[in-house]
Amino acid sequence: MAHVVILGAGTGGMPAAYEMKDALGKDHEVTLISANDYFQFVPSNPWLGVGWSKREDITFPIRPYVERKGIHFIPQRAEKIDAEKQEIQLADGSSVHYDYLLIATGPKLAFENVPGSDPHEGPVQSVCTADHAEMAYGKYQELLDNPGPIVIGAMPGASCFGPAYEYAMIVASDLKKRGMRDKIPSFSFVTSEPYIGHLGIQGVGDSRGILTRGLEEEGITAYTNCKVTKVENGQMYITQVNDQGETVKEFTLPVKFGMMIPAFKGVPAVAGVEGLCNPGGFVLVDENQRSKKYPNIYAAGIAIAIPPVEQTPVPTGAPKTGYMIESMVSAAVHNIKADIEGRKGERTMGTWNAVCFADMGDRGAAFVALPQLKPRKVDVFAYGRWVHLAKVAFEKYFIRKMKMGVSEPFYEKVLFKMMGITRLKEEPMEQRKAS
Ligand code: FAD
Ligand code: DCQ
Repeated sequence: MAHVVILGAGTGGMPAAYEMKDALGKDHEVTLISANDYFQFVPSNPWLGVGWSKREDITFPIRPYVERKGIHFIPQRAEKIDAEKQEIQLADGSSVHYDYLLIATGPKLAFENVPGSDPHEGPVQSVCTADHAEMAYGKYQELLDNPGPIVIGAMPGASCFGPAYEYAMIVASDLKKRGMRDKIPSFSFVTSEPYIGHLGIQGVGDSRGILTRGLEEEGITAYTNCKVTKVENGQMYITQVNDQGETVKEFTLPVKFGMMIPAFKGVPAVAGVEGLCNPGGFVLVDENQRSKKYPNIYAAGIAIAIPPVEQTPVPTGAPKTGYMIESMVSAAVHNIKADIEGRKGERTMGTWNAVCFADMGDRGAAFVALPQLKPRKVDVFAYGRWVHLAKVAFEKYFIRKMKMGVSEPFYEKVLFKMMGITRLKEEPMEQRKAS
């Protein structure tokens, strides 16, 4: 009997546990270990940050749902992974042995890169976790009582830009609803991207035009190619560069309320494993999601290293979005099952398609970038009220799926296939190489 451990119960880890158990059945054991005892639907955290969602709408306790499917659950933070001994040491001092490990620990938020940017220290908040988003909502309510300048955007080294645009548009829309937009003396969008709508992937469809106009319509001033260097005494310190990366301007913006997406790193327990990760702490995997160094360690989601799509004047990274993450998970599960069952030649690859819904207040933007790297087969960025409604529906659908214990129901597969989007590359690797 093999013991498969999934580390991290987020957007990647939770479906991974269900898929793994479904694939292996009763013959093998699956254990899910996660720092929190609850699941959060991360894409809805920006909504929590303006009070449009409540915590209980987008979070639920993990244990009862996964145990019903025969998955063991340990709500503990992993402190250390001993890859040689195949053992994980947990925060409570206990340890767990694994035969196969699937790492899905998501990001460590690197607030330390920019002094004063930690949400506990100053006006700049985060919506990356439910805890942070709730705190941001608290600060937002203080702003409503005592209005002042707003800055929203993304820090140097960020790789996840969608939520920065979402939050800027949501906050603008909320202020309008409250009749308070004119009380805000300045509203800025400060980003490390070389242009608005780059999104870490050289744009998709007309993301540049649509998002530029979107910010303009809300009276939000955009600053691109920006490196925020510190936040101090209600001021954000910014160095702006040109396309060659040379400094063109150093300036400050006043900030009473801010939200900046930080750069991501790998979490310490994973980053600390000898030879497992790149310098950012992201797991180096092959195209089958398997660690290049440890053949029984796999990784999926934000935890893995992917190269940037292009070098930008201020460093940015390529995003890892929901569908891409689910495709990595499906591939990892296939390959771990093949390993356990001794089918060594059989290897499956995820498609890593970038498909995403972003909410912009009463409207939303959806994009499909297949593949992530240009030139693309599909390159669409759509904008409208339907996307807002679709994202609301998707949140309910995903949470329901995570409670029911299924990762990719049949009708979902069919629907995506109709749009030309699949999770797995159709031929196994051996055939691919031969063809
Ligand atoms: P996570 O979902 O973050 O899960 C990681 C899990 O690992 C967590 O449960 C964490 O507690 C646990 N963990 C971490 N360290 C340890 C440890 N040492 N021991 C045990 N457990 C640990 N993508 C989209 O496609 N569409 C969107 O609309 C979208 N919106 C986003 C909005 C925000 C605010 C953010 C931050 C990202 C968004 N993304 C979106 C990108 C991406 O889909 C999410 O970040 C997604 O949650 C990443 O999944 P993951 O499984 O890699 O990590
Ligand atoms: O898992 C997903 C996820 O959660 C992490 C999202 O965040 C809301 C997503 O947006 C997935 C799979 C998605 C993608 C949802 C499907 C989008 C289909 C868009 C079709 C657009 C045509 C222009």
